[in-house]
Amino acid sequence: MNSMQLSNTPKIACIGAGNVGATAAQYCLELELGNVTLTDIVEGLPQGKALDMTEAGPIRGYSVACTGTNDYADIAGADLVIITAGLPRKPGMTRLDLLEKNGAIIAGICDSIKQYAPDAVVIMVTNPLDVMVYLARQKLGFAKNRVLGMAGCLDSARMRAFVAMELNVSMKNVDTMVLGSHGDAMVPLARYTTVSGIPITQLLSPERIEAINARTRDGGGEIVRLLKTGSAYYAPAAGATRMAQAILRNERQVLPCAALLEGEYGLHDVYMGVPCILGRQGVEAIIELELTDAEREALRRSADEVREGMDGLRQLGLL
Ligand code: A3D
Repeated sequence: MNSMQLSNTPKIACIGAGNVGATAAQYCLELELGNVTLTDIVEGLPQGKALDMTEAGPIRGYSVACTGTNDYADIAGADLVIITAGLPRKPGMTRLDLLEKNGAIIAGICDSIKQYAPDAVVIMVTNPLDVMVYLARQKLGFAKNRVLGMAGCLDSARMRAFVAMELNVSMKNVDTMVLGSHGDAMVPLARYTTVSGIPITQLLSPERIEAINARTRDGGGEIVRLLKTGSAYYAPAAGATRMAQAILRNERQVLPCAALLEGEYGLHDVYMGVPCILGRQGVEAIIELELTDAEREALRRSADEVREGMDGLRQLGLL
């Protein structure tokens, strides 16, 4: 055991040591949320990044351990698993192609998590998010509270940033709620967006609010267009780390997360973004907001989008 790997410190396994996985590992280390194991199929990549992050510790002021591995046995006993392994959609690739590739990757990873970290809470980040987290739950067979997806934290953070930019106020004062699937059909809820308690409907015109909603929906695309190769990872990693913190420190934070719906919001057997209380058990409760007919309809359309992906997985024999 690494001398820094204290036995009472939680163990976090980041599966996928690419942009999102490595950045989430770094954020978790900086907060000293636990000892981190970075896992990837590329030889040397997780080991190199883990050593590099360990060497940043003395300067950044953390002393938890970070190790890299290509062997899933090394995630043994993890309290929390963050899955970021997989491919982004590339030009020429259909949605079904991506489902097939990432579906197979996630199914394989879940076999290993089941074997080596059967008590972990699992946060999915791989896209298409709501479909992959449903697949993971099926493969893992864990209680539904222990398998959840990261998207709402990211989409809400983007909306917070856009509202703050528009009003020229501190981002810290802005609270937002973005529900639904992580895609074109996501549902930013202006009525539940506030600046120090003031609803933005009192501060901004309907046109400006709609522009912010549209920019939030396109948040991932905007970054891809700027980067040209690759997609966002600082804010996605921050979202996953926020959830990890709420869980490992049993904070009972209310955060939007992809959770399994079994009747909440009138939806059944589908994963989608809803406000959750996050604590040591993972999703400790789902909060049902009062919605207008239009908001409820938008959420239903979001669920349809997710179900299309689930049908795709069934077609491929992965579900
Ligand atoms: P990238 O930097 O390519 O990293 C992915 C890593 O996964 C690579 O290092 C691969 O080697 C690794 N990998 C592939 N297969 C396996 C496997 N079987 N076991 C372990 N590692 C493996 O991508 P990224 O970090 O930018 O994005 C990762 C995923 O997150 C993609 O599916 C993105 O679409 C998704 N993502 C989701 C959000 C959400 O808000 C939901 C945001 C950003 C990225």
